This record gives sequence, C-alpha cells and structure tokens, in this order.
Amino acid sequence: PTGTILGYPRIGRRRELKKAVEAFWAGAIDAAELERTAAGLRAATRERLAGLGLGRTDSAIPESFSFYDQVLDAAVAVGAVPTRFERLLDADGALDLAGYFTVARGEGDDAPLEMTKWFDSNYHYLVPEIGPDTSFAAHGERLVAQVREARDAGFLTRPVLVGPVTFLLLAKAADDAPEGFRPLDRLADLVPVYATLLAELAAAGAEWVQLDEPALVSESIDEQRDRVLEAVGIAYDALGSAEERPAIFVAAPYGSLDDALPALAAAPIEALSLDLVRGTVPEQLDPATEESLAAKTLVAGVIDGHNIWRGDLERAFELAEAVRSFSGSVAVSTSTSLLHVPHDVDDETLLDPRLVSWLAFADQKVAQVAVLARGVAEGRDAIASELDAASAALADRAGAPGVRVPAVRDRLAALDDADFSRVAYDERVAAQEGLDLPALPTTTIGSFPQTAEIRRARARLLKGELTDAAYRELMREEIARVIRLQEELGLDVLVHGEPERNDMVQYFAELLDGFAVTQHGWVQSYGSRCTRPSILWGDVSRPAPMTVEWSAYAQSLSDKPVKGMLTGPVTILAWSFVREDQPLGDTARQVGLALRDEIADLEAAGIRVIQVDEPALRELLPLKLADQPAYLDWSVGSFRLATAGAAPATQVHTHLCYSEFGVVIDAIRSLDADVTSIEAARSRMEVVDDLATSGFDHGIGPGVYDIHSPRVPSVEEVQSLLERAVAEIPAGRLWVNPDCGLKTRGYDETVASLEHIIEATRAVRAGLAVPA
Ligand code: THG
Ligand code: ZN
Repeated sequence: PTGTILGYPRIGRRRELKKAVEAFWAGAIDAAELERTAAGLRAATRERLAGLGLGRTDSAIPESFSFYDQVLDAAVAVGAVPTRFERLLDADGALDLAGYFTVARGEGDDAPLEMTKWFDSNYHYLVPEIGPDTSFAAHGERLVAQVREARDAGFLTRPVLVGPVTFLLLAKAADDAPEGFRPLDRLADLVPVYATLLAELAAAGAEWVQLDEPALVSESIDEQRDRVLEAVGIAYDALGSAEERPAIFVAAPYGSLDDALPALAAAPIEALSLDLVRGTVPEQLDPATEESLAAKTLVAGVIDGHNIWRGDLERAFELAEAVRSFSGSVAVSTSTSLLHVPHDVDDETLLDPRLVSWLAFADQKVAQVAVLARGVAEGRDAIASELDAASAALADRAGAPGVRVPAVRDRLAALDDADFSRVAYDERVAAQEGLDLPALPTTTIGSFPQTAEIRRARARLLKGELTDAAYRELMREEIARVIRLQEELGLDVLVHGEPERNDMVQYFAELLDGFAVTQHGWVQSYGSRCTRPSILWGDVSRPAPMTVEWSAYAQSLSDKPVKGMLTGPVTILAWSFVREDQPLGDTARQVGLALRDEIADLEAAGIRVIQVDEPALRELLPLKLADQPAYLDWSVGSFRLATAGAAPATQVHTHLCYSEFGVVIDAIRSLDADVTSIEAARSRMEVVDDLATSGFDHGIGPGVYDIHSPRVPSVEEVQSLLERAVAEIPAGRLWVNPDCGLKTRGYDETVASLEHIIEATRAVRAGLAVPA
C-alpha cells in the first residue's frame, strides 16, 4: 500500500462502542446486539477510510478494532488468560464476550488485569500476566472473523496484533512466578503460537498482517537491551520463515528504533515502519542494514498520530521523500495509531473556524496521508495545491491573534531564578505553625463523590434548563454539605469537594485564555472510559480568578483550613492537545504563571493551604533516557514557578497518583512542596521504605485508603498501615489521607472509610503521646 495508517479510533464518532459496551455490562443489551453494534462500527470505519483515500483491496486499511484493549486482545489471541480466570474458558479454551470483559474488569475476589500507561500516550492498556507455566494456544477466531467480515463487504484489510516481543515486554511476571523469572523467558513458547495465528490469517485471505512492536523504541522498559534485540531476531526469524503467512509489517511507533533497526532490518519481514515525528530519518547505517532495508517496504510515519494539528505537510512530504533513498518501496503513514485523536474535526461546529483550519483529527489525518501517498507516487506537482494550503494555514496560525501575546511573553522573559524558589523549608515550617495542626494531620485529596444530582445539574446548565445563578446555588449547597460532613468526621484540613468541576483539566482550560474545548473530541483513555482533551492553541493567561469564589465560600463555613485546589502545569499539558510550535517548557511556564496569580488571589481571600496536583508528572516522562533530564527540568520548573510566589506561611501541597517513585524521586523532591500525597495503600506502604532511604524530608501523605476499589478498609487495617509509616517517617512530617480523589466513589463507602481513617489516626496519635 502507498498510503496507510497504523490504527483508527474504535470508540465511535459518538462513542457508540462505549455506550454499547456499558449497556452490555448493565444487562440492557445482549452479546449478539453488542456484536452487531461493533460490526456496524467496523463496517463504517472501512467505508470511511476508503472514502478518505485508503485502498479498499490493497491491505491499506488496518483492522484495529478492540472491544476494550489491544493488549488484552493479544493475550486472548495467544490464550494467555491468568489461572484465576480459566473457569471462564469454554471446552475449546475460548473466551466469550462476557468472559473477556471479566478479565478486563475483575469479578468478586478475582482482581482484573492491572492497567498501566501505553508509552507516552494517555491511553492505558491491561498488563498480561505471564509465568513459567502460562499455557499458550492460538485463538485467532476474532481476527479471522474480521478479515472475512471485511472480505464479504468487498475489502481486503490488514489485521493488527501486538507483536510477540512487545507483548512479553509489556507483560508482568505472574504472582506465583519464581524470583528472577521474566515474561521474555517464554519467547520460544510464544512464537509458534504467533506463527499459527499468521497461518490462520493467511488461510482467511489476509495478504498482510501488522505486528505492533512499540516496546522496541522505549528505553524505559525494565529489560536488558541486548536481550530485547536478541528476542527480535529470534521472533522475526521464526515468523518470517513460517511457511504459510501473510506478508509481515512490523510497526514501531512512539520513537526511533535506534539499535533495533538493524535487528529488524536483518529479519525476513516485508515491511517496517519508521516514526519520523518522534524519531528522525536514520543516519549512518551499516552496509548490511542498508542492503536489507532496500529490499523492504518502508512505511514512513510522517503524519503525527499524537496530536490534532494540521501541521507542516510540506515537511512531512520531504520526510517521506527522504525515506525513498533507503528503499524503492515507500508507503506514507501516520507515526502512531490514530487512537490518540478524536474522529473528525468537522463535527466541531462550535469551534472558531479559523482554529478549525489549523486542526486535523483522525479523518483529516487520513486524508493527509492519502495526499502524501499521491505525492510520493506522482511527484510534488500532483499535490502542490494541498501542500500550499497546509503551509498557508500554518502561516495564518503563526500570526493569528492570541497565538503570541506580547504581555505573556514579556512576563516570561522577565523571570529570574528567584521566581522559582521559596524560602528554605525549615523557615516555612515555622511560618506555618499558625495552622495549628495536630500530629498526623488528616485530609483528603480534593474531590468528593460526584453524585448523580451534581452531574444532572451540570447537564441541565449546559442544556439551558438551569440558570447560571441557580447552578451556582446548587454547587454552594453541595459545598456546604461537604464541609459539614468533614467537620463531623473530624478531618483537620478540609476541601470544598470540587462539585463544580467536570474534569480537573477541562475546568481550568475553560477558564484560561489560549485554550479551546471540543464538543465531540473524545479519546479513549481505557476500556470504555474516554476523556475530551482541551486544545491549548495560544499563549496562556488568566482573564479572571478561577477557583477563588468556591474556595473562599468553603473557607467561610469553617474555622479549620480549607485547601485551595489547583491542577499543576504539567498535568494541564499532559491531558490536553498542546501547541507544538514552541518548546513545551515555554508553554508550561505560561500555565505556571497563570496558576501563580491564582495562588496569590487565593491567599488574598484567606486560603492558607493550597494543593497543586501533578498526577501526570511521571506520565509525561520521555521514553528515551537522553530526553529525560531536560523534561524533568522544565516540568519541575513550571511547578515551582506556579508555587514559589506563595508566602512562607502558605502551606503548598501536591498530589501524585502513583507509588513507583524510582526515576522521579529526585524530581519530586525538587518540586519542594511542603506536603506531597501519594498512592500507597495497595502496595501496603512499601513506598515508605523508598522514601525513607531516598532522604525525602518534607511532609508526606502515603495513602491509607485505596479509592480505586469500593472496599472499605477496617480501622485495624488503616492503623497497621499508619504504624508502618510512623516507624519510618517522623510523626511531624506524616499526613493521613486516602490514595486519591473520592470523585468516583459513592458516599456510603466514602463516609465509612473516612470514619475508619480518623479512628485509626486517633489510636496511633494516642500511642505517640506516650512519653518515651
Ligand atoms: N482527566 C483527564 N485526563 C486523564 C484523567 C483525568 N487522563 C488520565 C486519567 N485521568 C485517565 N482516567 C480516566 C478516568 C475516568 C474517566 C476517564 C479517564 C471517565 N470518563 C468519563 C467516561 O468515559 O464515561 C467521561 C467523563 C466526562 O463526562 O467528562 O470516567 O482525570 N483529562
Ligand atoms: Zn490521585
């Protein structure tokens, strides 16, 4: 194929798949109806992709559908279902739809597969569990059925499957695996199963198969590189030598292949992708690699699959042309699957048309691929008008009002080192004594349950059924309820509960200049869950205070400190589509300044504790080690810029949504927040040891309640977690809080859990009071 994409959004233009899947879970539709909806979506996708210019019968259209997650699909296709779910398999070892979802979501005491972030995207995949005894067996039924379904509709499509090396690199060792076991140890057992799948696909008429191997570009995977490269050779020598198979296309999105390029080039596969958005055109290849590449189809990933910008099409064309020096057979593609972008910018009828002219969602990117493919085939003249139009849009964007705002730029240019630092921590601790907190102060992370009434009120406001004043009054009543509840519970530092926020990023994006929000721009986050990332297109500034009214109202209801709640600059960037015409650090500092002003206004309104959440700090960490120091520098810097204007007496908190500190522990220390809350309940406070050994010496709140589960922890359980923490962390620096916000929990379990937390804290405090 001369124009292709690595994958297409599967959630549906109006989230049809999400709605159908959730209806199936709720018992409102049966499996047959869910299958019909899915088949309808796949059919519509094929037609649309063909309509946008991909070939109907040349394997250009990928079959990248999934009911939940592509890594789970691969696990199911190779029969690697954890033993706790084996009861769900039928006599042939196959899993029906209900069973598939049970593996994804868990059932009773059977925990679901763990979920974690997919490379440097905002997508989350399910982590396969592989042990020495995990049995593998080919279950290509769904893949084969999709090839047939496409053929019946007049298409020859390209099945997509996570490749064997990435599958094992992303898997974790099963709980009962012996010390030192690694999933990659099972490669020789897994590859024959992939060979069987390929044979089944060939028999069904597939001429090409796409095996995704993004793990090869990541340097952050916990496995020795030479073992990874050796695995590439073993796997693809074997698959390439299989008798009956489709042509093999190995896709390696999310970065450059570096030393994996020679390894893949040497393998008997037919096509290979190069991510030319994150990576670069290869240089200085050895002669053997050059010779092998010349005999393959090179799939030039020149259209950015991570973001929604129309971008520099001329440059993309040049890159595709540059790849022709390596091989006579070049196809144009997106750099990654289009899973990470919404379907169609034409659906955004409320966006400023000028902004729309700078954007490309999935469908527009497919059309760009088709244009470039034509250019590669027929020469630049054939596509000159499209290239010129894209360049004109880029020029228009560069000069448009709001993109470069002198006042914002002058302020950034005037910053000096002092703007990034507060006085020493000890001085701050002294200044904050006025908060009059007990030992082991208790607090929550920020949000309280978003009840159906709150959601309904917001929906009615959007529909115009509720006036702004009436909506605000409802939110004030909710805040008053949440404050009263916390006083009754006996928490020490209160929150207002954030009923007024739809999403912790979108809320700020709607109030800051430089952002736009979409109506239908949903992107799959995991399973049926989606987010609607905002578009950060211009220089960011704050036209008016964003949270002060709510926080000040909440503080007026209590003598205890009420925390001001803000989302940090890194997280605002990580969960938005961000302009790519300037360094991310510049954009982050603009957001940092807007937050700095908000903090000043919160202080002026009498708020004495302010939390700036950075749950995405680790998420945005680059995959390549060489890029990580610069990232940590700007990300930490933007947080410090946001918070360093706070008076010494103002207690600055931050919250991070994970417990594996590892690579970022130094960065977290550099944030210099007075108090940091983190996840710890699920790992039974293991993180506390890491903290103690790393020399972290500010306030710390390791979570004692796992809010990801509806389980209510007992008093004894919380007490034992706290006792473990007090043994390692001086009581003067230890905070008591849940793992994360309570937004997704119900009130019953929230109240019960907080009661237990308070009771356990009182017991531990009483123990501390005993003189030594
Ligand atoms: N906000 C934003 N991005 C995020 C998160 C967030 N990315 C990472 C992480 N959190 C992803 N987690 C979730 C959790 C829940 C949902 C989505 C991503 C979710 N979404 C609703 C759904 O799909 O039904 C829609 C929410 C809405 O109506 O706005 O529940 O917290 N920006
Ligand atoms: Zn969290």
